[in-house]
Amino acid sequence: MLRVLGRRTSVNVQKVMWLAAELDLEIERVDIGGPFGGNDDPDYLSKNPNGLVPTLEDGDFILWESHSILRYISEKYGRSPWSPEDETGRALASQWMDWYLTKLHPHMTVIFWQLIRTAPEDRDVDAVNAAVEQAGQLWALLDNQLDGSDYVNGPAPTIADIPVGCSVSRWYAMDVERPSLPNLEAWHQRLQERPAYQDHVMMPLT
Ligand SMILES: N[C@@H](CCC(=O)N[C@@H](CS)C(=O)NCC(=O)O)C(=O)O
Repeated sequence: MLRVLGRRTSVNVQKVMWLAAELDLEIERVDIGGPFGGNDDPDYLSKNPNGLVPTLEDGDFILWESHSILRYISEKYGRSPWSPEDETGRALASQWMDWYLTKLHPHMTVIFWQLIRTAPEDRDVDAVNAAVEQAGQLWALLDNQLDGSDYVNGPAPTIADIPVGCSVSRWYAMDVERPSLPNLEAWHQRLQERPAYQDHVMMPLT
């Protein structure tokens, strides 16, 4: 059975659990990181030297980095539509996953840490405003991609939807000034109707 080491409130753990649920995979999750700790223990560090979550165990095979885990699960256990069938579909999925990580995630991290993990009196308001502005422009780029398309890469969801799909839940849950982006909002609404997304992504931010 697959085992995921990592607390359910971690956005990176959520990516893996959401995909596993969409694929009906049997998977065990162990609470590690955040208030549970354990990620600095030698045993954990021998599996993931970064001391971060998630870590995937598939028998003796160990893998970290949430997007690598998504690609691995989708290649080994995935099926259409979540796992794109041809190389162009897989390449486009990778493109949006890497785009999220390199472009949007840094701004979303600033907003999340400042608004959710920092006391109001200690917040860097300028940093929040700058990150919200940048994130808004990048969400607009995705809104454009979603014009006429139900999901990121076409009419059905693929792993391309997972990282941005986890992040968009936070974008709409945080108290920020967002541009009106109808395609993004409709896609977010579509995701919220999926039981796997409800179970593994939609939860209070801590
Ligand atoms: N690039 C890594 C980032 C992993 C990461 O930053 N995980 C955070 C949680 S989202 C973490 O482990 N924080 C420490 C903790 O939870 O104790 C990935 O995508 O898996």
